[in-house]
Amino acid sequence: MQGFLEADSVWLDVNLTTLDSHGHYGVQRDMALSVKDGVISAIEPMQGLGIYDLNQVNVAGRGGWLTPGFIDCHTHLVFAGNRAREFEQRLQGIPYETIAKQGGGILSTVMATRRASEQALFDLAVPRLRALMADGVTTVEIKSGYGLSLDDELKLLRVAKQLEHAFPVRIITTLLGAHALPPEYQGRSDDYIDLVCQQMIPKAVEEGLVNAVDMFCEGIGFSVAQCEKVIQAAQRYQLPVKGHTEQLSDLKGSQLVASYGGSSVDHLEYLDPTDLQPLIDNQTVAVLLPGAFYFLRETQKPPVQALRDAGIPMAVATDFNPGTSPFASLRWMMNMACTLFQLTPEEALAGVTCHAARALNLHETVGMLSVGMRADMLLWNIEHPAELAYQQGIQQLAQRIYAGEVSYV
Ligand code: DI6
Ligand code: FE
Repeated sequence: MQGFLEADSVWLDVNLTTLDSHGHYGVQRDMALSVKDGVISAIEPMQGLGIYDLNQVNVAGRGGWLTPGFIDCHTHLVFAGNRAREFEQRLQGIPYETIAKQGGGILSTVMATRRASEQALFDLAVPRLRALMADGVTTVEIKSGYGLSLDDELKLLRVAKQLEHAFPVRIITTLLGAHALPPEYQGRSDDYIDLVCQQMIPKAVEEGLVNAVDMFCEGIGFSVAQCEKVIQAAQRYQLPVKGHTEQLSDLKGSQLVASYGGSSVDHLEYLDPTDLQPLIDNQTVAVLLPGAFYFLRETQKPPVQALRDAGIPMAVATDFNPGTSPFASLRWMMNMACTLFQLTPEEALAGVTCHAARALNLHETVGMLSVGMRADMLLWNIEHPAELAYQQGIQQLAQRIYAGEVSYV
């Protein structure tokens, strides 16, 4: 109890949605929570505080609902250009894969991104990041993947790291060198994979720019055998791996990534529900990206019921990118995860907190409210946490709290 009097700040008369490792809301009403040195130092019922003189404490907030800060565990936030023209083409019936094979798609963003300076890329990323933060995001994963040369991939990772210095947000960087084959490697995809393994990964590690390694295992991306080489290279540097797998077809990339202990497999529309054992065995998180499903007008849904039955944690993320998910709102993704994939609002909230934390190997630090966890928190004007996946476009976030500091409203 003394913890309250020694705290840097306290929140009083709050209802907590603590989340737990099973993804339950964990509602605790009429509570008080204190923060010391950026970490949650005590959580107590209000009743028990009656004997203390609360004039002595710094009350940062009173009333409302506290949840963990939101974690967007899959974005491609740093790029130049836009693909509005491609959107028009797709609406006229030209498939995403056809546009990609003709040199459009990802490669058109690569061309614009290669031309852009670090400063220009930073400036373009700022409003995207601000939009996520306004929605309650306190941790963002950012992938490279629009550079596809050593220098350009490092440039993107550097910009991602700079964003963390400029804003009250935690950034996790992921090298996605194996996103698409750049034109100068046409017909030499194995040579390009060698570049990823022998130069991009070591150099990104050397410069302290990378937290994880990702790959696009797909007909228009890279084969299972090529992805396996990338995984092995990442593991030589103790980097966690994840994969864009089974987004457009069933190549069994999820099994590959999970069997190497991958922290997440992402997209999964074409994942065969009988292929889940490696995910279960390795506690690999299934990251659902309903924005890309919606924007590609995909009809094949990820096997949500099978994932649920198997007890595989499901995260939800924006996949923010110019081609398949130009949506910088994680709350919209929570809503879409419910309406398009039949997640419950409770699963959607767990998907952007505790399970998203696990997808980034941060589950011991963020994603839940408990003593010892970092005080990344959101204070909401709501009557129940189910509202977070329900109502959209209304400002309900009263405080965004990053490491115990109210940072953005
Ligand atoms: N799958 C996606 O949905 C994004 N990358 C990937 O591997 C799309 C990237 C883009 O179209 O620019
Ligand atoms: Fe993606």
